[in-house]
Amino acid sequence: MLILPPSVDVIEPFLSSPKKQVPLLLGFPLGLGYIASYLLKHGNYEVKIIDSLIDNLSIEDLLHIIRDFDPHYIGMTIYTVLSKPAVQLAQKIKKEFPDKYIIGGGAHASDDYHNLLTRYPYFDFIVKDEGEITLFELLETLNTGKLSLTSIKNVKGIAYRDPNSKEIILTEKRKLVKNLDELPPPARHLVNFEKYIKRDTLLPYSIELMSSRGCTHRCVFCSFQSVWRSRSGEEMIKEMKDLIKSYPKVKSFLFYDDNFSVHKQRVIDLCKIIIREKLQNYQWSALCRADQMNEEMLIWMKKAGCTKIMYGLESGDDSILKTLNKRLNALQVKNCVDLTNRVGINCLTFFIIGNPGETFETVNNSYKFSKQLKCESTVWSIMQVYPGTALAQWQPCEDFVSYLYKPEIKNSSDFMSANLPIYNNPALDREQLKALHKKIFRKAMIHKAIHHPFFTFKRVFFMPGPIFRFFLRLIKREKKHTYTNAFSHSTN
Ligand code: B12
Ligand code: SF4
Repeated sequence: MLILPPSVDVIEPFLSSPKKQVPLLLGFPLGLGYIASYLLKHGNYEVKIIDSLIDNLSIEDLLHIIRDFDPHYIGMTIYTVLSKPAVQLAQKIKKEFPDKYIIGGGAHASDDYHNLLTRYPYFDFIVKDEGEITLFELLETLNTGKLSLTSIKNVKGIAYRDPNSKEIILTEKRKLVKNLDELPPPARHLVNFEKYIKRDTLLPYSIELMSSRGCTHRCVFCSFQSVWRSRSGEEMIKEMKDLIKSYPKVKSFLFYDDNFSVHKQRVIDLCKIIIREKLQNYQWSALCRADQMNEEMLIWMKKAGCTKIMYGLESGDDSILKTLNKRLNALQVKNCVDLTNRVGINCLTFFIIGNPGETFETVNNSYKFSKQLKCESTVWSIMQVYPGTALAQWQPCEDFVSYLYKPEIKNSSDFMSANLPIYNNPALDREQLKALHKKIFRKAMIHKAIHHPFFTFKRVFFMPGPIFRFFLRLIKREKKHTYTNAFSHSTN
């Protein structure tokens, strides 16, 4: 059984009602889908995917499902924001079913495996990095029933506690999958996929997919970085056509590649195939880097149906961009956003405050800069420290999971960013950052309402609950900020 853990207490502010998550945060868990399809193709397994977020499942609900399905192995995706509920879930499962193997994977588990295994002994194994082949080999080894330490040690890419010495063993690193075309497409058929298509997200009736993995850059805050590899255009189109056939309601695609724009010719070729196969009427969106775009590529993207590009800009201040190792500057960003608009594609941009070296002045520069850009949405976040990043070396956090229980976090649903380690900045403390974020968020909302009234109306219409509560709070000027940076994903 493969589980995306519940994160109710972490993302409570996103609940549009006590039992409903904000649709923008929901999405088919591609990672679980990929490992499920690999297990189904190569082994003899019955696999179940449980997405606690889309189904609003509590830990108790999950325990019921586990009692019913009675899996031999339970795997869960552990992102940092999901690490606390993942630990709570693992603890309860281990208490009731001590014989079931619990295996963690995903961005947080990969980079924080040592802490997880040391402090939270409910996890039997952690799979580092890409999970498809590693999990398959681990299960095949466990299936033999003759569990020997030598056989486990031979499984590359896992970490576990030595049963005798309790020492954490990390086996040899597993090479990344070179040819992504060898991986079967995610097993979307294991869930009620219609639910995902219907959710209100960036584009209407959309399906998320990946045309590449990894990135050629190394920004200091970015977690889980790997070497860039891409799928072939033909395989991509095959997946898109199969999805259209299986889910006729689909109207758009969201490319969730870390960085879609690494290789210009690849993007142009993919666009040409989309047009050749007459799929250009399906809108699509992708995450790109501002320094990697050019007019030719953007024109092809537009022709092939791309309507929105997401750019991680982070700051409008060149010195901050340099510290972040972003390898681009404000002028490049401005030119790229202008060009994208000229071609007729909307921009969604992401900014971060609380960066290393940040001051009131640099935040102000960023905000002023953001106003010069014509963007459909601008999302503001506070810099957080994730395990495995360069930032985490500059400011180590001893234990990310117990951080979420810290007494200084008065209300776990207070402010999502505040629930994670924020980068300690000498010029701006936590409270100042929260206040600044709130101010920018409010100003950005007003700017948005004035400059994009139709978009704002659409959001209010589709998400009346959270929007209404948000405005109520603005009016009341509550001290307790219960909106978050990810909430701004959905409202900006
Ligand atoms: C799409 C996306 C989103 C979407 C999610 C929509 C959805 N639910 O699908 C949105 C925009 C909502 C989002 C929000 C956020 N995101 Co995000 N997101 C991504 C992105 C770009 C793609 C995720 C994906 O589908 N990956 C594709 C699959 C194939 O990869 P995967 O999930 O890692 O799975 C593989 C392995 O990890 C492993 N694996 C995974 N699970 C398991 C389980 C087991 C048992 C095993 C064995 C193996 C295994 O095997 C899989 C196959 O190889 C990733 C970057 C990335 N490339 O992963 C960031 C990423 C996951 N997000 C990240 C962050 C920080 C966030 C936010 C906290 C941002 C913010 N400040 O608001 C929020 C959190 C929201 C929340 N409450 O969960 C970080 C997580 C870092 C961390 N240490 O946890 C990432 C890694 C970006 C980064 N490079 O820093 N995100
Ligand atoms: S460009 Fe994007 S994906 Fe690449 S390292 Fe920087 S933040 Fe991560």
